[in-house]
Amino acid sequence: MVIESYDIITIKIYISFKIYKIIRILVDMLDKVSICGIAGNGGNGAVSFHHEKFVPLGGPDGGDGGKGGSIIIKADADINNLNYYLRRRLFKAEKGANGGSNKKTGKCGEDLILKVPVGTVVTYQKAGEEEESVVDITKNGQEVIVANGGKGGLGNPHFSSSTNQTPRLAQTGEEGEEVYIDLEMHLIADVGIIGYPNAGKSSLLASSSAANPKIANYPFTTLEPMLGVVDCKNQVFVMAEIPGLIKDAHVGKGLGFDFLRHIVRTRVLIHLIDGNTEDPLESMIAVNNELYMYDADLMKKSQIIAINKIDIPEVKEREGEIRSSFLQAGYENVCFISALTGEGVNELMEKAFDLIRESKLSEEKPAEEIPVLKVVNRNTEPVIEKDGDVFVVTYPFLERMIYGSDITNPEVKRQIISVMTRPRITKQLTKAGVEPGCRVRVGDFEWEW
Ligand SMILES: Nc1nc2c(ncn2[C@@H]2O[C@H](COP(=O)(O)OP(=O)(O)OP(=O)(O)O)[C@@H](O)[C@H]2O)c(=O)[nH]1
Ligand SMILES: [Mg+2]
Repeated sequence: MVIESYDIITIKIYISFKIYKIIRILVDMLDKVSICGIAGNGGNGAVSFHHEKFVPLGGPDGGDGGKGGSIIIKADADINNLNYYLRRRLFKAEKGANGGSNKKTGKCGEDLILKVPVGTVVTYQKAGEEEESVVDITKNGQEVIVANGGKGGLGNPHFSSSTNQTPRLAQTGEEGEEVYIDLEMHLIADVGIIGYPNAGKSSLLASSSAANPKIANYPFTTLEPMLGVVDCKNQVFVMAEIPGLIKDAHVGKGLGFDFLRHIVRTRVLIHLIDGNTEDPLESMIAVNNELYMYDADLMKKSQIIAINKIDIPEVKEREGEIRSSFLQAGYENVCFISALTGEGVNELMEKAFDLIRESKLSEEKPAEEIPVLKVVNRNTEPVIEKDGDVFVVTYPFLERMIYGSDITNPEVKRQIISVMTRPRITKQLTKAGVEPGCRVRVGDFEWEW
């Protein structure tokens, strides 16, 4: 049997396509994980009194508990996958230490920092909350607090007053928040090929990598971003075709809107323009305008302008004219290539590779501003509900005081009631219909009003 040379080429293409598909499947498997985080509880406040020789009436000196550690998700440019989270799913931050005597505040628990690749979308929902938050992590060093550590409980000095010089009350630390987190890596490519439909983006991807996107002579052939791995200067980089960009893509026209966000995640752009269109400069400006309208920062990305289809004689003839129109508009470096014949493609890839390297080097500086998002204040107002004849007060400040104090001690009971009858709480209870003689309950503590 004679094997024709085109058979060998077909087999080679088939094998590279299969390898590419396997890589895609593996990448897809690892680009989404669900984990759970529990922030550290706050330390308990202490009940303690100053003891000193010849000082008979030392005042309260119980220290406050330390704050529990929070759970923070942080982007790290040195990480490029989520594999770490496949091995472990539950993450707990450190507890705050309890307060001590002599007003010694407990040590704060350390925050737990979970590192993720730049380009991770973090979706998280705190236990007991309906609302889900979504944060797109796009910058190296960017942080998001997904679960706050509990506040430390107050020590007994906070409960002293003119009528109570020996407070035996203290609070337990607040519980750390529990959170369910989905981490999803979105497409990150070193290079994004942008340009009007039919410019030849898929052809360029196919001619410079093993990817096998559909190529056809009509717009919107490619319906979702395609990836390819480019071998260049003995190294590799990932290149993506970003499809569907047309005028008004930024307001949802065409397919481009969904894909504009992928452009944020590329380091370098190759702006590919069909040299066979009437006005290549205008088509480039139209696409750039969409990027600008979507996110003005996209214009800061390095862009290589490449005029495609130079193999077509009419385009070759217009090379000088096209070059000078770009020059007049301030674009000096314009490449002319043919994705079909491969002319100029290697040089274009080398240029892209150099820009990726430059961009990586400049990123080694720490991010200028590191936005820390979402710090929740959990100081809620008292909620009063009726359970049969009993008025139940839900107010973490008081509940933590009850759990942090010895309620079996009659003196402590008396002191708790005196805190409960402070004007602010009394006002709320009266508003809820509490009258003398009614039963009131906070946590495990119930008494007659
Ligand atoms: N002559 C010539 N034709 C090309 C070249 N590059 C692409 N084409 C042709 O242009 C047409 C569109 O090419 P594609 O690669 O599918 O273009 P695209 O930008 O990916 O298009 P969409 O995915 O539809 O947005 C196809 O018929 C290609 O064969 C080139 O360098 N020279
Ligand atoms: Mg295409």
